[in-house]
Amino acid sequence: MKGVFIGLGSNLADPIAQIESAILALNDVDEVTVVSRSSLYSSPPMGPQDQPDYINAVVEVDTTLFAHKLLDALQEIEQQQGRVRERHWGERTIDLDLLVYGNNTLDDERLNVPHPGIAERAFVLYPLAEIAADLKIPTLGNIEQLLEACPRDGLERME
Ligand code: ROI
Repeated sequence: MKGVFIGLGSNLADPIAQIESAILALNDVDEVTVVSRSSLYSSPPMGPQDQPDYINAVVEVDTTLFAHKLLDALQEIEQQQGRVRERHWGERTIDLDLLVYGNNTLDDERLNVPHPGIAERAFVLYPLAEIAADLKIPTLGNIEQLLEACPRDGLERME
């Protein structure tokens, strides 16, 4: 199944290398193929301001894994890359979020998909739109309309 999108973010321990290595690790998971990736973006932190800027990206994967198995794989990659999370909405080595799982909606104690933060987060929305300009997100609507309503908030696409 295509149309599965994962957001990546890092602001510790060489964030660009963290993102690149997480994308490689994701593509190495059985039954997961990265079919598309956005550019890298830099963005000021959402949350406490006394932390470094983030590097963000979004990838699309083709996968036969059910959403919860995919989440297990994402969490395993976070652990392998030594994820530390020091405070709520604080700095982190790597964050992998399941943003969209095709046309499915999921809501349980582990997963809320589509990710409820998508519409308010420029650092998710703009990279997502770069690789899926025509995406229609279940419950949230057309990405084009979401973009119009979401200021860039200092987000910059990197060369
Ligand atoms: N802020 C930015 N800019 N990018 C992120 O990936 C990010 N991730 C988070 C919080 C702490 C909400 N802030 C962020 O989890």
